[in-house]
Amino acid sequence: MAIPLRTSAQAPSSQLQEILDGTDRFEELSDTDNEYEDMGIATPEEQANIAYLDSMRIPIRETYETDTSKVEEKTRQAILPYLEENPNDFTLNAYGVPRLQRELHATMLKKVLGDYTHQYAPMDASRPWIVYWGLQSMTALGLDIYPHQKRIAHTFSLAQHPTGGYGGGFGQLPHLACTYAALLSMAMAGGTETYESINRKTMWHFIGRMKQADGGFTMCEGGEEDIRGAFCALVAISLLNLPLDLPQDAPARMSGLTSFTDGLGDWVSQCQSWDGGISAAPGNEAHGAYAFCGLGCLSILGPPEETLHKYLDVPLLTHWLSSRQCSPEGGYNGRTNKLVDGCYSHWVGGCWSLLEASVSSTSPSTTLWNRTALARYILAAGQDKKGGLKDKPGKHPDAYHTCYNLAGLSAAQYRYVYDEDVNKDIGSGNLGAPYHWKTNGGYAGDDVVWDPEDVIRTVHPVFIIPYRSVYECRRYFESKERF
Ligand code: FPP
Ligand code: K
Ligand code: ZN
Repeated sequence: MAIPLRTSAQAPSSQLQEILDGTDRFEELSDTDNEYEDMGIATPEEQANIAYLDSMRIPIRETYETDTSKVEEKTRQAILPYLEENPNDFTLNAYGVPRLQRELHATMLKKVLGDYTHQYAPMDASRPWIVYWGLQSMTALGLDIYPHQKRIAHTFSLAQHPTGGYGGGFGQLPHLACTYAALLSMAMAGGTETYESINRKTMWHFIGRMKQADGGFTMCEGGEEDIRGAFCALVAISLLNLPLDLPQDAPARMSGLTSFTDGLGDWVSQCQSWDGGISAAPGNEAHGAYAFCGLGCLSILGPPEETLHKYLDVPLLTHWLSSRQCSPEGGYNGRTNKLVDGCYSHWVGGCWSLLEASVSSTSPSTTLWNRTALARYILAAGQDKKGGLKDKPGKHPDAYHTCYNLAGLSAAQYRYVYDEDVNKDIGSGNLGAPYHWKTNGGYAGDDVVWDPEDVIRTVHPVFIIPYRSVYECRRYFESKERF
């Protein structure tokens, strides 16, 4: 087989570009050449990387230049060295791909959960998110979050609003995004004291005020109605095992609605766009973050094999999701004609776990997406030299991108399956579908590029916290009376 001649293992190569441009000229080498370094020939690991990039060759390249095509090209040029070489000097695994840099990320996460300077004041309303991203990243890496348990319960007891739900901190108005991040953080922390700090009755009233006559939910009182609201509301109702009937004071009752789920599936259905993706609200542009919210919402509403097909055009959605995976980068973008970004490893990559569960014909040995390409992007281009994960090379790492790159890595590495036989003791009541997920081993295609040491922890594919946190939380609140 012809192998591209390399001048040195470290020198940037223009050959890759030739491969991608379709102008590659391979030098013929005899099969007996095996002194890789001395001969200036790619090592077996490098050959594997080149073969991979060759397989990600862009089939059709538009020659007409636009601002979009220029910034795409610039991005590609910035990312390619990270896929082809090792500019960060990370230790490499057996496949020539950077190892998961566990210690570096652990050090970065300590800072995420530490104190903040005044420069972070604009993030004040996002405090529950920072806590969630930090804790979830830690559990993904197998780090112990127990030492933070008491502090988590205390932080959120202050952020809980007297009229129900959570704001960013003490005195802030309640918001469904803050509520979502706060509840997931508290579920991870676990413990009776944490659970008991949650006022389920005022929460029920708060979410009742968010329910709209058309079936959807607003994010806060007088705020925007979008698919994040639909997802966050269902996460809260389901995890806390709240009654499904709307409180008497819920404004949507005046329009004849009686349940949180009234009109919801149809509202999500309207968010599917003409091109198959899912948008924030009916008529908007599809985006990966909203695709996950839509699929997450439907996967709480019922078993994905029922709800996804009932409310979505699944083949069209599959086409749209597939189109989000970028070549040759391997990572995902969030919408058509936009750039690859590590956070979409989860927002789009995580959709596959829910979608594959809805397609019963998917045999255990097949997968709908290129898991390996995503893992390569995360490990090679998503990890920062100083710890933490990021959008792409040239960007700074942060808690958000660390959390969602790691969640995406988990989606790539495991087969998540929906199985009614899981947890027969819970989830038979309201919105109980998401309590029947399990992991059917790791992805074991012959194209894997991770060593066992690079494998991240499993994550519940709907809630994006550990399984145990999800199941213990629901089990606790199933033992409660109505309130
Ligand atoms: C576009 O940003 C991003 C959005 C329109 C959606 C962002 C929403 C989320 C990330 C998550 C919401 C989920 C919950 C559960 C609240 P951009 O234009 O900067 O990025 P792009 O160019 O990649 O589209
Ligand atoms: K982005
Ligand atoms: Zn991002």
